Amino acid sequence: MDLLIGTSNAGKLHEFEVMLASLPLRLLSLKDVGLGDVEVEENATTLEDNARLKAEAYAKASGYQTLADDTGLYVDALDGAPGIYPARYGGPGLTMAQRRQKLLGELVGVADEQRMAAFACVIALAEPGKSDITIVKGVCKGRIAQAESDGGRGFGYDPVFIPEGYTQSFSDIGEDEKNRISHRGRAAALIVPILGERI
Ligand code: ITT
Repeated sequence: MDLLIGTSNAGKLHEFEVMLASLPLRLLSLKDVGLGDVEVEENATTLEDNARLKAEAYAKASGYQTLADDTGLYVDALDGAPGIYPARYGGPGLTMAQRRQKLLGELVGVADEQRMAAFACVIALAEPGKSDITIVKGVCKGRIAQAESDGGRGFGYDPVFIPEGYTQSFSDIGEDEKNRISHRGRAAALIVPILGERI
């Protein structure tokens, strides 16, 4: 069975390739189906609706069953910011490194116990021409580090997010461990059996 991974984020695409490797699927990227330059406008107010928007739009444009995710990052001390749009945090035109620095800058002087945060990932699975969309969600609690780690692995906010029960960031604990406990890993664990039944 073919499955399009509807994301323009290379880090997410790689994680899905690893997480879905146990299934006999042919995974396609947006580039593979000629949609590499197509960004779906995310204008909804929930992760669920944004994930649905992406999965539906890419399924319609490609004709393939499509999986998409929307990810939020919520920091307690910042009243839940960055929230459902972490890719826009700090304003337009910033690099991810600048967005991470902005986040650390907002938390200067905040003690470890007050730096609680959580990642949430909603995965939507859409079939072209069908209106019912499968939605699953995974959450990973943790805290924002005092400084960026230089583990060099992962992507996005990984160098500044320390999952609960760990002393190192997602960048440092390594890909396999991240996938086992992360928001996306938990959501993927729910979608794998659903996909398995469709094969
Ligand atoms: P697509 O919409 O094309 O999938 P995106 O990067 O815009 O790609 P989101 O809208 O879900 O994805 O934005 C999520 C933001 O959070 C973005 O800046 C990511 O880099 C970051 N992010 C998502 N998952 C993450 C993870 O597992 N670890 C660290 N940062 C992550």
